[in-house]
Amino acid sequence: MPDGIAIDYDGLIPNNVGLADDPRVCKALETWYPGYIDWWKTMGPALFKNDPVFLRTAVGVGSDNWAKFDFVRMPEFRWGILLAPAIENRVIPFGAHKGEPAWQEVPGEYRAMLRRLLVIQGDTEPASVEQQRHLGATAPSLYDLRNLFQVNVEEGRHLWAMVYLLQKYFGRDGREEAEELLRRRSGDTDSPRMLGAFNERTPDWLSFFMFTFFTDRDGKMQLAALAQSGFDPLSRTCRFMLTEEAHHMFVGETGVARTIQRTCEAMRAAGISDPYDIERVRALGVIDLPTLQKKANLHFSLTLDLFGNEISTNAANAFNAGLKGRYQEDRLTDDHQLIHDTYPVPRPRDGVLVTEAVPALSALNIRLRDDYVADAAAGVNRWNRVFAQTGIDFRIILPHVAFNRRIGEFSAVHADTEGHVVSREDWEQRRESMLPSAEDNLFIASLMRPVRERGAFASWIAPPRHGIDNQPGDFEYVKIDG
Ligand code: BYC
Repeated sequence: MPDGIAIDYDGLIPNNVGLADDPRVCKALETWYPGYIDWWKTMGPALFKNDPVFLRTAVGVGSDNWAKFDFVRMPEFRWGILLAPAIENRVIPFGAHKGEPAWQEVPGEYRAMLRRLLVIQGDTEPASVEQQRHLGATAPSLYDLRNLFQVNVEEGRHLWAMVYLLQKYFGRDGREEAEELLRRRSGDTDSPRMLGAFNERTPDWLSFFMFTFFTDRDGKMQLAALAQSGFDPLSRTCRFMLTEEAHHMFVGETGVARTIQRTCEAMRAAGISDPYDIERVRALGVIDLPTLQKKANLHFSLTLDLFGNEISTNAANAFNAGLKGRYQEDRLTDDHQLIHDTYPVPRPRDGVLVTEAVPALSALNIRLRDDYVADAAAGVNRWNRVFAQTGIDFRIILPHVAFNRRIGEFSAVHADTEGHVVSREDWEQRRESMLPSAEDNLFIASLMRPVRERGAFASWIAPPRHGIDNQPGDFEYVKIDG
């Protein structure tokens, strides 16, 4: 077996990083463990805490057969430290140190920058678990309940991934940061999570699916950029996290697609062809399509803020340092240093959006955001096929990147979903046609009744095409009171 593929399951913490031979880090992690379990019990899933759930657990870090499925009670889940296999003779792929051997230890001059990147990444993981804490109460099926818990335990593992790097490479500072990661709380006024979208509520399952489609996809992009890092332990960590992340986006994409499918089928059966006949559509117990569009507008715009400022010296410094690359950096064919390059950045100027060429190094956040938008648009196109298949005349459209922004160039203006800069009054007047209104949210909430019978689904969502791990449609994914 190649180096670093086998996982050691003997100790308290499963790992493929040789914890058994690293007593200092092993002790730090074991000291952190009770606080983590405490956090999980108070801030993790509020219901079904001790019921057996059909979960996947990583048993390897290769590309095939890396997971096994079995019934696990969540507090007993084996959260582990798992790094993708080392690439022999790997070099730093970009920035000022391009071509030098990848770092196996933290380069002293970049210590603070690296620590900040790890802490921000680490902070998002428990935040999402906190945001999703109450969703178990209203799961539309046992299949969906299981998927929620799978996402939750893996986000928990992603916190472990960052905590390991902090504790192994940052000594006392790292241990303090690891404690802080358990102390901050999503939405808390005194001690909130670090990035905006992770302090928003995830009140219903449509929000959960939109979040896993849009916001987990930011996770994919950021992890992909960090997977290029010249700091090799970070690169290996993120490469394995990406393997798990794919399922989270699958949950979001298929969750929304199943919602669209159910609405379209119900409309067809009732002979309704106008998607804007909202009252009649809602009376069918399904989510009307304009409300789905508004939810997409909200989650897309909140997620765009996670890319930071379009023009960012932080991003330029992290690239120059060789710590955070671009999406698929290793497949790009430029000089990987970008010193003389420019990148087009749209910015508001005197009430209109203009595109300006700015130094490419300063524009790395927007470049990653552009890659993200293309990736999200491909997923939206797959949703739109469901309309075509069911014969309903509708399309979900991504709003303009200027819409509803709180971070970056566009936070200074009000722009509508098509990117027109409008007055504050105009925006406020049209707000409820672009973002979910209180009434829309109440309607969605009214549909969120739990369905816990095997093989049954709530009125507003279609069953999945396939079961998890090829299980049959009536499989008991969560053994409630089991
Ligand atoms: N909210 O120069 P700028 C995931 C701050 S999701 C609040 O643009 P930079 C997941 C910024 O911190 C992926 N503050 O910053 C998904 C800075 O403050 P300081 C998470 C914000 O560094 C679902 C100042 O504004 N991973 O994994 O270029 C479920 C200047 O900004 C925000 C990462 O994000 C904001 N939205 O860009 C579970 C990767 N944006 O330091 C998990 C690591 C900016 O000057 N993070 N600020 O006081 C980074 O690469 C960068 O820090 C950011 C920001 C892209 C976040």
